[in-house]
Amino acid sequence: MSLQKDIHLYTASTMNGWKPVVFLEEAGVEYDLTHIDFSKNEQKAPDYVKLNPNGRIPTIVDRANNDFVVFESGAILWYLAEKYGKFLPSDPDEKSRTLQWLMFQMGGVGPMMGQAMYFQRIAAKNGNEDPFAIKRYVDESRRLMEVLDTHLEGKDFLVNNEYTIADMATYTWARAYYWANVSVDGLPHLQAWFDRIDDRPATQRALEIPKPFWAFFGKGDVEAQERENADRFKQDVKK
Ligand SMILES: N[C@@H](CCC(=O)N[C@@H](CS)C(=O)NCC(=O)O)C(=O)O
Repeated sequence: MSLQKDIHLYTASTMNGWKPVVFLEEAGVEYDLTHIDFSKNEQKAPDYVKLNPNGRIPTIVDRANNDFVVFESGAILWYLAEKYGKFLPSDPDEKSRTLQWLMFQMGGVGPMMGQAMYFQRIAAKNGNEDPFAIKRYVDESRRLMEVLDTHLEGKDFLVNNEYTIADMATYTWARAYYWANVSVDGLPHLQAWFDRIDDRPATQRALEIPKPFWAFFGKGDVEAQERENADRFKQDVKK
């Protein structure tokens, strides 16, 4: 009997990296984990790029399905939801609504907040400050937070009052509003949704896997973690 688990997850402690961890912890699925170390550029190593042609995390390999590889965090959540029959409604309309909010995160919340974070926490910290880009991405991120807040009024979760992969994907990004310097003031429905997901034991476990990075949430030694993070991507920032 093999000791290997079905799912082998390659990830790191980032907003995209936590998405499959949140799913697997919530679903109670055991998995093997490889921590991809950005400081060693392991996400660009030839063997890893064979799995993830984008050279980024996360990636999963499903050993129970002929080593089927899935990259792109939204596709990974979708695959896991179908495989384990969890966190994706079976009703076609509710399923479509879930995928709509998942795409909203993949195409909007993630890229906008990611760039807001990049220009402030990496580019600016490595001597390349671009106020126009920062304003553009912070304003657009705030607008998206307002869309979420309006949608969440009177609801516990994004779709059908049921915790789904759309919540998992959106939470890991939106909850890191501190790191993007995006205000969530005056957005009570969004904040209540954060509290609801913060309180889930699986969320708390997931945010420490592979290791915690509390600075994303404004906790701990933010300055030291910010420096560590900025240094990892120093070579990418051209003056
Ligand atoms: N669209 C991809 C984005 C993946 C992505 O950007 N991952 C980041 C961490 S959140 C990464 O691997 N960064 C390392 C690098 O840029 O070299 C997904 O959702 O999986």
